[in-house]
Amino acid sequence: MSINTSKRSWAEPYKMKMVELLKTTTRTNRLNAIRKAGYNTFLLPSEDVYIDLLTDSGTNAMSDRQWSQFMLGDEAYAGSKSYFKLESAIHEYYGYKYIVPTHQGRGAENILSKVMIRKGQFIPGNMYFTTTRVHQELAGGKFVDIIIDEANDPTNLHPFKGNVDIEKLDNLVKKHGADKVAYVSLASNVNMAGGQPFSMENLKALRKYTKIHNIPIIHDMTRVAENAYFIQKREKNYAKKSIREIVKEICSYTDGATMSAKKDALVNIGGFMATNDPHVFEEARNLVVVYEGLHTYGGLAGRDMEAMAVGIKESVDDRHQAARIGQVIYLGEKMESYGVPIVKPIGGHGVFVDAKAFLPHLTQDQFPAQALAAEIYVDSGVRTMERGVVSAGRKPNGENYYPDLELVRFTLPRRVYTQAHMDVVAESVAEVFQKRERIKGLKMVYEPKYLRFFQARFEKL
Ligand code: PM9
Repeated sequence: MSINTSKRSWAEPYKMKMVELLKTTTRTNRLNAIRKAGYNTFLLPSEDVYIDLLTDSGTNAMSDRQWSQFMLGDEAYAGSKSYFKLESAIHEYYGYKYIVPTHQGRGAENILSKVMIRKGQFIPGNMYFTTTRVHQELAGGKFVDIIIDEANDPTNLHPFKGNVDIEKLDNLVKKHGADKVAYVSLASNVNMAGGQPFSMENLKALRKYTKIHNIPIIHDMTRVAENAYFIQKREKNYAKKSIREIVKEICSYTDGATMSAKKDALVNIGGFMATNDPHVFEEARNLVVVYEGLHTYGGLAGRDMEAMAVGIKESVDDRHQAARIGQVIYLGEKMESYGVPIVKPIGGHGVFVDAKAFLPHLTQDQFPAQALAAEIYVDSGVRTMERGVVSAGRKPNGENYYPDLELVRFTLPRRVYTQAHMDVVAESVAEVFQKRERIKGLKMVYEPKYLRFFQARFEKL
């Protein structure tokens, strides 16, 4: 057999130096465990999990360079050297002027929302994110979804389903006035849409519009390098630019950011808020000492800031992103080969199975994605999570949000699992797919007030 040179394989740009042993369990163990967890994968002890695809948040494998910097962490309460290293990495790779470290993304969202939202203001954004929206609402704001319609259709192949529909934004501005808009909340590689990017063209158009109306853009840059990868691969004139250059360009069209460094930036804990506005910075610096810690550590150890500074650099490496997203695409294509309905195009941080198409016999009130995540766990010990009606939660008036997308997310931690693990995962989903008619819905028997998906409990119908 001769080799097809145009289709040579890719491989991870790293090798393993330390491994963590995995535990396997029996089906009976797993049935008991999921029942005990109230059919909520967040309530499973990780000891009972075989392959953990719950989240890509804080679950990354750090590199030897990151671990070595850990030892250099300066644990001074004030003015830590590690803070200055983090600040200079953010300046160099993202370009924002002022930064406030926080313990993780939602710490940054809390402070930013408190500083930038006045009661009664609107926050238009390219699809909600759970923690982001809850902080916007707690600050007295109202989130308005202005993502393009294509994002709500799992089968639509639009290459930039994270794009903002500027007409939707303009309608909001015309109806209420620009003064009633706190800022545009723009997420890169939109999580709830299935890890879908926006294009640079769309961002430039948004920048132009918001400049005219004097509305800031606040960038949820949690997965900015993954978004940059898709721009490089799909957008005209970007094929020859590096991810590093594209990331910096994205940030340059925005006025500030919140970041959960637990994703893109390859650490297990950490985040920050950034801004180019000295007044916003002044207020945020005041508030961080109330909620997080001094402005030179924001709830982090010096060693965490050291690891983050290195992680930021590693995240914009082209080979790293090609392998990271290549693995997600490998898993998605494998699932598709078994006929499993997934969100297309395959996203950046995970494969999102369309639970409505998988379980058409269940209504959304029977929590199909929640039920499917539990079923997959029972089949193989693979832990995934619901991203549908449970995650969407309730409006401030108590009504349920009913999102169009009812998904089970198979989220890939960075640099953690192998291609063989992906095969096991895809085969488990294929097996559950074959028996899909037998899967029953759930009823919610305990519902916490905030971010219910983390702690809600269910029983089988
Ligand atoms: N994302 C995720 O698994 C962890 C919490 S929800 C299961 O996807 C975005 C786009 C995120 C995000 C967290 C946060 C909050 C903000 N924006 O978790 O507080 O995906 O660091 O970040 C999770 P923290």
